[in-house]
Amino acid sequence: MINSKKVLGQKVWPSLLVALLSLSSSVYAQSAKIGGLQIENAYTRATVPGQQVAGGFMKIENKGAADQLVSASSPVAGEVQLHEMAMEGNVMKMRQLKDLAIPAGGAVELKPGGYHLMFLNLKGPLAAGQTVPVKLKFAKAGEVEVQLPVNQMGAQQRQH
Ligand SMILES: [Cu+2]
Repeated sequence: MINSKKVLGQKVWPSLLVALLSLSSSVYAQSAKIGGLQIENAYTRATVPGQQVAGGFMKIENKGAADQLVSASSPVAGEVQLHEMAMEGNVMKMRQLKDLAIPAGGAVELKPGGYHLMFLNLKGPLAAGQTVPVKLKFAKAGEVEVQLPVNQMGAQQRQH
């Protein structure tokens, strides 16, 4: 680890900046729009080196007809899956969904402890301050790209 000092030096400033920004708004997030769908508060979280997975979160509002989120992809991950976390007895479990229904005139929230995008086989660590592009594919509305800002680790407590 000859260049660990250099790496640390690069990471301090973005983290500090994010920490300062979080004084005014606890989660830095982005939005996008396609058809009747409005995507709000999209974000992901920083990972540590070697970490293979990360969660992606957002709120999807639907002012149009019923639709489904059918898939997602991102250049930072080998694969992006749709996941759900739910209690099974006393245990919090995660499972993969084929699609995620977005009801007409309704909203679905992807959040820690519930529905989320799961980035698998990360190609490198996600650093706070960085932005991750994610392409979402809806059955009817089609494809839209959303920029997910990377929030500091622990900006929201859970792992997912
Ligand atoms: Cu997951």
